[in-house]
Amino acid sequence: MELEKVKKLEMFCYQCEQTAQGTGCTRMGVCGKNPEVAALQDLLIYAVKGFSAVAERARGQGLRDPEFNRFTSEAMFSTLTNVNFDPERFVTLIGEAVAHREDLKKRIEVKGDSLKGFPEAVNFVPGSTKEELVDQAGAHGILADKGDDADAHGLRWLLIYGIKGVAAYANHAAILGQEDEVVYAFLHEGLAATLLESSVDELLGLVLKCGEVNIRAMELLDAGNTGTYGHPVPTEVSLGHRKGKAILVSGHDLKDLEAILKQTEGKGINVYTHGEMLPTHGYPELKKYSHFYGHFGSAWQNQHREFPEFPGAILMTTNCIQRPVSSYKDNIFTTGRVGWPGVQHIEGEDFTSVIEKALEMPGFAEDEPGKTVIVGFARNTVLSVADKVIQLVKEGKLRHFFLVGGCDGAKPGRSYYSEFVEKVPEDAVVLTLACGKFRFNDKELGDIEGIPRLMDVGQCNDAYSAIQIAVALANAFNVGVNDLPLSLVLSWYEQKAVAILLSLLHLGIKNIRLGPSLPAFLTPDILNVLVEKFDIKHISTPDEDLKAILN
Ligand code: SF4
Ligand code: SF3
Repeated sequence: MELEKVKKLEMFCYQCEQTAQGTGCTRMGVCGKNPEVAALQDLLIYAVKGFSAVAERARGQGLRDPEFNRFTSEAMFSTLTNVNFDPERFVTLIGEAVAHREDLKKRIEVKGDSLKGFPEAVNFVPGSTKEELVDQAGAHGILADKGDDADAHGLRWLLIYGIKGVAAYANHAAILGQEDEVVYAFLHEGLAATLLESSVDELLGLVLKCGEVNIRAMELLDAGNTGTYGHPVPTEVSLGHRKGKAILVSGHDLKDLEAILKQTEGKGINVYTHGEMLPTHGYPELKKYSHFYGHFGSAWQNQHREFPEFPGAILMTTNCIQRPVSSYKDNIFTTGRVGWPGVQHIEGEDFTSVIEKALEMPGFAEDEPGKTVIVGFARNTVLSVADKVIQLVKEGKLRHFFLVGGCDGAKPGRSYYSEFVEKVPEDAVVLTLACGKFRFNDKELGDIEGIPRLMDVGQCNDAYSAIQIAVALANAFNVGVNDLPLSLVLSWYEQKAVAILLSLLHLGIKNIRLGPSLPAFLTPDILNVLVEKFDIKHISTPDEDLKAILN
């Protein structure tokens, strides 16, 4: 698209599954992202690309800076769908990206490297006001670098979205003390590469490398989670509540949850999980707190219906936040990368204001035990019964494994996943993970000789665990993962899911069924490549897909 036409669009974003009309949000994000925030996110990405080009050169000269590495993951994570909607935070991040870049430039110029021939992003000078920054963004948004090659453009943005996912995992892992230079080196390499004219083949190589590096980032996060909190164990979680004051913790960050649990000890407050925090009940070092009681609500898109019903304080530790409505705007807080203008943001881990708010609020008036669900079927638990599973497969009693996992969202087409799980035959097992599970995780599917037919592996952040289960089963049967009686039926929404998909492609995993719709940033030609190389399929109907898989 010509730059003048691009400038006339109020915004353009097509990074997530709910993008308007399946093509792009151009007036206002379906997620609630307004044109101002979209512009500032575009400009931040441009600034981080310029910084990355310099950081890559600096790394080549042996110059490494842990602070700048972390900054890269934090900045990219901030632009992931449903993380940060606060324009002021992006103004700060843009300034930091440019300041870090200039700092690095000085340090490498000292070594005689003049950065001649580098893309102009390495010299980008930001405006001094928010309005000037928004104005500058018009020349650096998603459509501004479209050029003539639509496939290369789509791949560049696939790479950037995959990098956002890697950045999110790397940031989660770093918070728990797990970092690897290899991951940061790729963030810089990949982002710097998007400033250059690259061929479709070069870009395909980079997106698969993104998937490879993402496995390392997820491995670090797995080490951080299990090293700090132990391996999850099967745990029954109440969907009801206890009489008394209450705090609800949402998002994916275990360290924030631990801090809340520690800081509320002995204060008469019960702590509940929301959304992707559900699996945290299975971690020994978290479940030991007696006031860590149960789970409230379902997936992220139901916040407007569910949060007004919660009679306590709510803390969003990561995505997915929706625009808070007036009925709970005063009792919701953000921390870490999350932000919403006008919502109290907590830097660091002092949650005093959350606790004070919970003590002011009424809390639950009565005990209500409610239904329960079971969590804790991460790799350690599942692989501890691997012998039994293998025996059942050999005896023909367990015919097939389905991994039905991924994000939830508001689209009606997502009922496919609950219907699919309901229709899975009785001699098959369903593994699940991420927030899409809330459509079916309370279904009672029973067991096959003691092996549960529905097992919750964890958050989207635990995709590494699911991959390890598949690899271990393949090793036990002495076959490749593609030869296992295993089918992946995935739902995507945001960019961590994009990174996971790239990891599965890097591992050569075929026949993935993906929905509810396909990414808008993939051109028909690129989709054809994925179909030809990896047999990726768009979901059809549960009946048709089950028939095709089981035949
Ligand atoms: Fe639209 Fe998704 Fe971008 Fe939000 S993140 S503006 S919903 S494409
Ligand atoms: Fe969900 Fe936002 Fe992706 Fe963690 S909470 S899976 S969408």
